Amino acid sequence: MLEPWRGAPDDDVVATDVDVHRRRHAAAGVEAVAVSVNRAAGQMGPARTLNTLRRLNQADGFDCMGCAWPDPDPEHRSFAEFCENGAKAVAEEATKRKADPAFFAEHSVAELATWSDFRLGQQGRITEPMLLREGGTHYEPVTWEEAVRLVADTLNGLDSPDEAVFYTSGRASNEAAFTFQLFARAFGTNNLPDCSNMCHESTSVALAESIGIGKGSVSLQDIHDAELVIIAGQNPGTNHPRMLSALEKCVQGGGRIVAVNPLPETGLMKFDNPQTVKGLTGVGTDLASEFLPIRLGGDLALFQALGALLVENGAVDTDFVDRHTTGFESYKEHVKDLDWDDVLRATGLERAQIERVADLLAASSRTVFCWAMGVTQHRHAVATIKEITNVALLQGNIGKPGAGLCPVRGHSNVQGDRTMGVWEKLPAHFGDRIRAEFGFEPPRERGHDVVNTVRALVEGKVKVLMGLGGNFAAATPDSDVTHEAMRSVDLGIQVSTKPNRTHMLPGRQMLILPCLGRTEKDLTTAGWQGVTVEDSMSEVHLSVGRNEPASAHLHGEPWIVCRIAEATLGDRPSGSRIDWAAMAEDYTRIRHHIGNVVPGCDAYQDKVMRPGGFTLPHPPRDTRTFETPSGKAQIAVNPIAVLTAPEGHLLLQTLRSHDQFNTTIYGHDDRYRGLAGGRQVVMVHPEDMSALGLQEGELYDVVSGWTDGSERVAHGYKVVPYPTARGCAAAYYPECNVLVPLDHVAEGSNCPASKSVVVRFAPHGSCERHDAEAGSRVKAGEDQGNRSDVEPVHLS
Ligand SMILES: Nc1nc2c(c(=O)[nH]1)N[C@H]1C(S)=C(S)[C@@H](COP(=O)(O)OP(=O)(O)OC[C@H]3O[C@@H](n4cnc5c(=O)[nH]c(N)nc54)[C@H](O)[C@@H]3O)O[C@H]1N2
Ligand SMILES: Nc1nc2c(c(=O)[nH]1)N[C@H]1C(S)=C(S)[C@@H](COP(=O)(O)OP(=O)(O)OC[C@H]3O[C@@H](n4cnc5c(=O)[nH]c(N)nc54)[C@H](O)[C@@H]3O)O[C@H]1N2
Ligand code: SF4
Ligand SMILES: [Mo]
Repeated sequence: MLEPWRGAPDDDVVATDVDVHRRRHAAAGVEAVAVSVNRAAGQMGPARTLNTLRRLNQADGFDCMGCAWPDPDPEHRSFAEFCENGAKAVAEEATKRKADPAFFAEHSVAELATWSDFRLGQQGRITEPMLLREGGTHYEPVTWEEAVRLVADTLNGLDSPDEAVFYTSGRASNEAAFTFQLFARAFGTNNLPDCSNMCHESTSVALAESIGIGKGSVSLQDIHDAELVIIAGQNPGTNHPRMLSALEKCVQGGGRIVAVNPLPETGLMKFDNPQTVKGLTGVGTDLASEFLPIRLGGDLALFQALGALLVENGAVDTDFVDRHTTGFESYKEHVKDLDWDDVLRATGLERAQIERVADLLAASSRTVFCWAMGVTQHRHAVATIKEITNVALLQGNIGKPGAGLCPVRGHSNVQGDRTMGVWEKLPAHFGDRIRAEFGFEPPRERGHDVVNTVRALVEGKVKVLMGLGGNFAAATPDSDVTHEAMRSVDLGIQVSTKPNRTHMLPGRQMLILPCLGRTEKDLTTAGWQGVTVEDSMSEVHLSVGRNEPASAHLHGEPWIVCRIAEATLGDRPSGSRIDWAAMAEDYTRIRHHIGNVVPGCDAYQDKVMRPGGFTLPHPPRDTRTFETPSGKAQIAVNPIAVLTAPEGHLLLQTLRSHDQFNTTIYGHDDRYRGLAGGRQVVMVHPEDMSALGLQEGELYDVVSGWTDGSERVAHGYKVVPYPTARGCAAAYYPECNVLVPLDHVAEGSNCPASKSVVVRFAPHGSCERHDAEAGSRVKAGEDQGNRSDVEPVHLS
């Protein structure tokens, strides 16, 4: 029997039945329109589909819960301001299917634990608070009163507030995020991990050090106006589809695009814009004019080489460098000795390819640099992003039109959640403003991020794990270790819309609190509530749902958070002034506090009520001001990293298919890559297949090792020949998270390095299965001093 996920027999699909078709050469087009409408109508029915999609991303409608790509100005929006993946995300939320109490009565948790993520998600919306009692076999419905009381009593029974952890996923609104962090801090802990810890954390760390703010510096208009856009480690055709419209505008205005990626991702190459006649007839726009098929982890070397060539060729904006940066002299010294052999080994590219891109850079007076997970999820990700920033600074590409840094965020409000203070590191000024506004002293010491939460779980130090959205169990690395550790909590609490893996890995007790989604009308005693969100380009605006809720028992996330806080804290901390009850019913009360506490958000309520909202300040973008210790942007010196896998091994990246949103699996196809019908595949270069003796169609166990000798196994994968960089392979997240060792993280940001795991292939069935009773495979916090050859070797 083939076993798709964690040994789960699954009757809906045999996940290894993969068909390999021809790769698509253009993204979007008629097919994308057809797929979005079919998916939406299949889940919502025709009337609801039309009514819902019509309001998606409109100024008076709701914000897409897909990615964080921005919307055009209200006056430039079209009637259909969304993409295939936005429509899929909406369909998943606005589905008519229900996972109601009868569903949970029919299926035990033990049974549901064997279902795939796909099948769990397809059951539809959760309709009532559900509790798995201690010793129970099934989730049972409970009232909100009982649910809230259980949470409050359990939290108040802890020995220390630090035994509780409050996780946030980037879909939470600003109002939910602000109240959630306030609750955690009023309760007494900074244990506020979020999905950002696994996502753009490396960006936040690197940019804060280099330019004084952890966010990107461009607007949508800057992309349209750029002469050159370099896109590294990002697959926009699947993950930020409307970015293709912006790139199309750029190209039509004479701009050039360079794609840096181990895979020739379809969306980077050509775009059939479904909103134009040309696009619908398949006569699309060619996007990237230069494609660098880089090896995994080679970007640091690439960007350092580009910087070296700019210096060598005198293509430096010396006026900008003198006035606004520090560190240039040391950098110049460092890159003078650049070792081209290292660069070519790290990147797998030819020198001429890199020189061509350096020439494009030299000729461009306005360059935008985009990146995403292919850059952030590596051990040396922070250094890589500083190196990208160096290249931007050398040519003064920050703080002028048509130029800048563009880290493309993932979840629709992940950037907003951080702005609202969801962070395990409480910035001093933010803490001071909380104290001034609410009259209590928040804890100042650092809390747990995601990886440290798992370590603390392994050590039995976490008693309550609450998730505001997301799917902690499936999104985190080292699945066997994490899943086992999650069993140790006294109470798990998950605010969710649909069943997911996290619900099926309960501790002593587990509570599911069902919430309203963005499409739905949020009615409280104070009236119809809206929420606010921030996109990847720091634009903040209102989102109002209008659909009838999936069930009369649902509440908005801010309501849920505030009611729990009220029941837990009463009027604690002593001397504080927090009116939880008022905030629960009237979200303008929350926005009033956001205005007083969050930097850049003064007069928040007024500003978000304007059509299209407002843009948060960004000193480097706005005035070329850099709030670093030196008052200047930092040109950083980094040693080059060369990632190599030992003989007989490959470097594996874990990525997204076209048919998923993170851990929510929409289907089993990856249309643009030409793979259909299954997710248990590894894409490998045909020459590497020959070199390793791998046969197409055979099943393999994929094995990753770690420095302590432990091994992790993903069972039963097909290898497919695929044009990826030599020595590199690709497979899907979250199934392959089992292969990512917990301690394999980015230096400086603690972000799991899920884009470079060393793997080997063993015949299927030859590897032992993980035995949950037998204990963890890694010991948390183990000394990493003695590295052997099972992690990518850094030579510098
Ligand atoms: N439809 C859909 N949209 C999404 C999501 C989704 O799951 N589905 N997820 C959302 C979230 S949370 C996020 S963070 C974003 C993620 O957006 P992406 O970052 O585009 O997501 P990944 O699928 O992880 O793709 C990483 C890309 O980087 C490339 N890559 C991997 N390693 C390297 C490397 O070392 N160097 C270079 N140059 N390239 C590399 C891969 O080949 C791939 O093209 O998308 C968001 N949008
Ligand atoms: N190996 C590997 N691991 C990775 C990554 C990778 O590339 N490779 N990527 C990482 C990245 S970039 C990210 S962002 C994380 C994602 O980590 P998470 O954010 O934790 O995961 P998601 O899959 O986005 O969360 C989906 C769940 O959110 C719930 N949900 C959906 N809508 C709502 C809502 O409106 N309200 C509430 N309360 N819940 C809702 C649903 O129940 C759904 O099951 O995963 C990370 N993990
Ligand atoms: S690009 Fe992103 S935000 Fe825009 S419609 Fe598509 S999924 Fe939604
Ligand atoms: Mo993400």
